[in-house]
Amino acid sequence: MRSCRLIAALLAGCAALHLQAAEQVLHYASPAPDTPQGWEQQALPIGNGRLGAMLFGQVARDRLQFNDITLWTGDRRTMGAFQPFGDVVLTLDDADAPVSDYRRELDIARAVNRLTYTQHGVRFTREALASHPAQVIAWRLTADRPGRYHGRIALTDRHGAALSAANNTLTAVGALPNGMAYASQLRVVHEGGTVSVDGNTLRFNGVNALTLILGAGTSFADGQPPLPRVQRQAAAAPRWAQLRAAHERDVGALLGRVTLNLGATPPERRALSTDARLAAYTQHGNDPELEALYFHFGRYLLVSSSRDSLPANLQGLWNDHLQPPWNSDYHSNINLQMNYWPAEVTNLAETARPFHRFVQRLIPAWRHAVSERAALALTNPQALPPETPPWDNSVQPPPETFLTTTGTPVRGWALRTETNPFGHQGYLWNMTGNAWYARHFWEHYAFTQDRTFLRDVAWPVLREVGEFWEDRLRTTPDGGLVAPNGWSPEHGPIQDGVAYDQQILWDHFDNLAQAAEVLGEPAARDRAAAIRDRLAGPRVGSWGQLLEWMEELKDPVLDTPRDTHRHVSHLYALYPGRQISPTRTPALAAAARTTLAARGDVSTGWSMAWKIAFWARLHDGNHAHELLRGLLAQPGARKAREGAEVHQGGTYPNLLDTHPPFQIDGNFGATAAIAEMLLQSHDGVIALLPALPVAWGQGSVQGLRARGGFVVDIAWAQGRVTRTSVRAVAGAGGGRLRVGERVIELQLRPGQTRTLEFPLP
Ligand code: FUC
Repeated sequence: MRSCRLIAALLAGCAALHLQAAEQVLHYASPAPDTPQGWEQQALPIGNGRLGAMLFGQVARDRLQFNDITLWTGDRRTMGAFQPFGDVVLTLDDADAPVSDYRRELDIARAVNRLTYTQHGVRFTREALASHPAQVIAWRLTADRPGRYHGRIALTDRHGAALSAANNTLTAVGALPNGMAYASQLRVVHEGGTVSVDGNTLRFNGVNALTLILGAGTSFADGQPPLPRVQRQAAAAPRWAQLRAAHERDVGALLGRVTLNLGATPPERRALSTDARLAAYTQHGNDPELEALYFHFGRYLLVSSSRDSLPANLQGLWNDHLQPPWNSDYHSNINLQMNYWPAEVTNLAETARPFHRFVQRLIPAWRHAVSERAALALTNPQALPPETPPWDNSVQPPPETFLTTTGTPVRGWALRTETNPFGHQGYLWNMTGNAWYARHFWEHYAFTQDRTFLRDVAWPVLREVGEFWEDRLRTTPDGGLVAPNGWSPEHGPIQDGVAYDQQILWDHFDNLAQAAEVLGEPAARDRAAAIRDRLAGPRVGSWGQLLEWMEELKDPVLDTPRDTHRHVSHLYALYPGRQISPTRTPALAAAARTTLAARGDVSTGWSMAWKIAFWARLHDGNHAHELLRGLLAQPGARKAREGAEVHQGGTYPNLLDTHPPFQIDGNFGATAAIAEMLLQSHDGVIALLPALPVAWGQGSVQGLRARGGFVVDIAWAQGRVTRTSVRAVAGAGGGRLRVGERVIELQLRPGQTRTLEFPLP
């Protein structure tokens, strides 16, 4: 620091470093209230992909509320819900006195939560992290004077576990009604002073520093009682300094792959705490560093909730409700998929693997659901339960039989809208959910070029979904193919040839054909391509819109410019699909634009995130940015059109997205969409800055991934690319760039980097 003050040349460097650090820290001048609303809107999340915690930063009585992503009620027959686990409750003696210099923060580059305050003239610090290498949550309390910690620590449980205290540990061991065993153990390491057992709590007196190591787990993965494993993890965690260093290396290796600079924020704005800054942004916009922080926060949340256990659910892995909204489950009609939109493009491909493994593990249950129903349709069709969509009980689709037109059972598996991790499924078949899930397997290959993954993992999934649809598709009189009895989530009639289904299937058979080509299966490739080309395609309606159902509906709202429904399912072909593009299919892209303009900008959190991506794919950076402003605003700040859906999402002070309520898909969707504004690679070229808004005139991004196995850096000024570096890190190399109207062949060999300065000579 001293050299910074002394040497003018270094001053600029230190300022730049400071600026970068400031971009990646959320900070607040007061604690999060310990209420359900405080949890949802102000507490700060940490997580290691399996264990997660929310921190409030209360001074005298604080609580670290924790989760294990596998702690679920329900089973194969009942839905259940993702459960809260318990709390570490810290009570400090004589700590109600006024505090000064209070600050709580979340450093999302290092994945460390920190609280600092001064009380009785002592500077106190608490740090919390969720370590992936050590598989524990650690909470460290220090002070700048010795012997200042006096108080009590308790471990709580939400499901009737047996609690015990011995030596320096607190233990909870229990089981849920579904038989899932779970255990948590808190080990307290103290420096100076004393720690003693007091009932089911630990008392500490005159301590200099405390390190609380929390292990927790369930029998979900291996069926074994978790206590021995949890004890081992709590006992084996290294000392704080090593634990923290290993943690920072671990998260840094993932989070540090991408840097983003969208321009500078006025300094007076940058100095504000994150909640005040969000309020200012809601009113005035003009805070590119906050937008970049929000992008990094999305990557932080993904790394924190998706490593090697279950995939991120509707709330990632953070939940404090026994009955969370929508069970905090795995929704298949967009939500789980949206969670994984940022995984590949923002260079976190390994975070997508829990999603793949979830699908692979549950396919047998989902296959069984189909064959069981087909068997019932053959033996006792009257017993097939009719299903009424929850949004309209006048819609009465015929009971699903899973039989082909010749009366034989279809092959493969299918999904309903709600799923739990045991194989149970909730309401309504979401028939093309299988193909949308399969797309995530293809995308992993497309970005990583990992042929072993394609052959051994992706191909069997893609192929079986293809078989399901080969058996299920119906031929129209003109020889086209349509998906029967489909829906457009979560609205309107159930019909054949719904645009959502047709577009997802076009995407599926196109991916299947490409996969077959890579794997040297020409017959499978030709078969998939032939089906793709016979699918009834997108159509334009009477007011220039993209049709949501096969024929334009005669309805006062549906299929009219008055429809503001949050699902824009018939634009799947624009994003995440690629059937519609302004360069290849300009007339359909224009219809998509008409539809999107009519749907309006204000909606639920995740819907606004999707719309950012749509506008990015339409190459309208300013409209995409306008949507980002709406999403990154305080909820309800934007006025919806008369008659619009009542839900109005946005962002809470802790930067979590709200539907409302809190639902994490909007964070992930928006992170992916920001990347999509800067780089697109779905069209056979790597397009640089395809949707740059005027607000981001100058900036740079490093480390984004493009399909074909490339890592891309871009710098720009006055809205134009000034420099780019493209590395062929995997796959066959090659590479074509699009910069504005210009297409440049890179001819990269595998492993090679090409750097271009613009304007080109
Ligand atoms: C879908 C959406 C809802 C909500 C739920 C979790 O059904 O239509 O808005 O996001 O998922």
